Formats: sequence, C-alpha cells, structure tokens
Amino acid sequence: MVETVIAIFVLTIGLIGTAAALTFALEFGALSKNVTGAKTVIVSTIEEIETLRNARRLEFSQIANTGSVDNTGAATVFSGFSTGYQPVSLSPGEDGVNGTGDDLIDPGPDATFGTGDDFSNPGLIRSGFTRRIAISNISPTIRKIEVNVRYSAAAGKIAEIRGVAYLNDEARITR
Ligand SMILES: [Ca+2]
Repeated sequence: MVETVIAIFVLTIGLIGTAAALTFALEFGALSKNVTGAKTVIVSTIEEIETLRNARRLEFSQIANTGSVDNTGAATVFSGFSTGYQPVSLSPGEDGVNGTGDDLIDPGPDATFGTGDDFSNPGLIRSGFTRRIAISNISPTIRKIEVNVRYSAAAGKIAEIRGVAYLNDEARITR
C-alpha cells in the first residue's frame, strides 16, 4: 500500500515536471516566433528605405522623419516617416511607403485613395508589434536609420529589438 502511494507520488511529480517543461516549450516557441517576426520587421524596414533611395523613389534629402523632410527639387512630395512608436501596417497606404502617416488608410470600396469612402482601418494593423523609425543626420551625406520594434514576450511583457543601419546618398540603381 505504502509502495503504491509512493509510486503514484513519484509519477505525479514526474508528470508535473513534464507539464512544466511543455509549458516552457510552448511559451518559448511563441516568444521565438515573435522575436523572428520583430527581426523581420526591422530588416524589411531598413531594406525598403535602401530600395527607396536606390530606385530614386525618394531623394536622399527626403529620407527623414516627418518635420525634417526636404522636398526641394523632388519629383514627389513626401510627408516623412512617422515619429514615435506606431502600429505596423499590412499596407503602405497611398504613398506606397511603409512607416508613414497614411499606412492605415483604406481606400474603401472604390479602391481609390483620396476619395470620400476612404477610412482608417484598424484591420490593417499587424498585431503584436509596434515600430519606431528614427532617422538622424550623421553628416550631409550619411544618415543613421534606427528601427525599434516592440513585441509581445512571455507573461504578457513587452520586449524590444533595435536595428541600426547607415545610409549614404549614393543610389546604386539609376532610372
Ligand atoms: Ca505609407
């Protein structure tokens, strides 16, 4: 009888141990996925900015945060990258650039931006992440691009990853 009780006790301890390991594995799996997602957001943001420069879709002087954009001589007027932590959108919005103020604007049923049926669509938010793009001048020809992404970590906490890139004014692809 005593041996049976001890055997059950040992088995219970063993099962609790397994359950704890399983919970940890599940939590770590979800966390690892979010870390990967956050890194992807950072890399794609930096690569997009580099591409905008290379393709001359934005002039070097336009690659800046809102309020610091110099549109002098540029083919199109750019409003700049939003400051502070913002939702990550699944759509770049009317300007075709991710990380700007129009990212969550939905063109509405007519699929045309700038018409009366446009609306701000929270369904475009990529949940679980917020992003800050901070662009500063290192010199007249070099800009520092800092991208911070906050993501959901274990136990409801918010963690953060930062990526830093330096961009010069030499577009490698010509039109
Ligand atoms: Ca945009």
